[in-house]
Amino acid sequence: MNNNFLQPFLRKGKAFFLAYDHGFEHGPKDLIGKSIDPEYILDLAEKGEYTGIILQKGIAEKYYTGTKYQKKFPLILKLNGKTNIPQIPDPYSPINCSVDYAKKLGAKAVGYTIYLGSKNEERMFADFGKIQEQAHQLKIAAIAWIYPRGSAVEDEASPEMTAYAARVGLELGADMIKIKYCGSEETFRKVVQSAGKTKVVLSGGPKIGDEEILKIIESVMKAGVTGIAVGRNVFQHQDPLIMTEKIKKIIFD
Ligand code: FBP
Repeated sequence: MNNNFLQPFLRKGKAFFLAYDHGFEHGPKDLIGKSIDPEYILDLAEKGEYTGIILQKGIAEKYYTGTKYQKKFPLILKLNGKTNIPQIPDPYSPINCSVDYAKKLGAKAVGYTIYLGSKNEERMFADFGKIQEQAHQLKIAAIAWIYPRGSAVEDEASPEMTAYAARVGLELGADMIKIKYCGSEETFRKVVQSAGKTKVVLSGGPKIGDEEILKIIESVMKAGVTGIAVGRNVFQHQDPLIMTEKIKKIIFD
């Protein structure tokens, strides 16, 4: 089956997503300055010409669905989420929204986080298995965040673990995976190869220096990723729009 469910998210075959689920995952401490206001972020997504935005259900309902933004850029509705308050060595992120409801909110894709290597990984594989089938029946894309994490995982960012995560994404039928950097262009090329026909986007990570993040983005683009899903490195920047323009240039030029 060859689907085009990702088409709404691609420009010149590339993806540039603004991730904004940090208030849930990390708390409002991540949402520096104006970024506490979802309206500001949606406006940034419009001005910055992002090819998609990642939101949880509540923000989508109140700030995206039925607004001018819905016509400007497509939504990836995150179906699961957890806080960082309980210190759980083997995380599980419960579902808080159905694929059906995501579609009703106007989502053109759903997102789900899998913690590869967690003692709870089997529940997440089962959840994603159902989500992927429902999403495809409704003709929307299924995107998997695949983050190696858990008591059995020694190095969450090792090239081997990252390539393993990519392969699991392919085998689970994800249209796209959102995955963290593993150190170099060369190792990331292996990650992209492991993902096969499943498209790969880099997950931005915590805020680092401008040059450092731009170099990483350049190296993963060379390694063959489809694009970038960025959050903190943009909205925690002193000038999110300037940072957006710099990243956009690397992806699309
Ligand atoms: P960033 O670009 O800010 O890293 O956002 C990507 C993301 O996956 C978010 O969607 C999510 O809120 C966060 O990172 C989760 O990070 P972690 O689980 O590593 O704390």
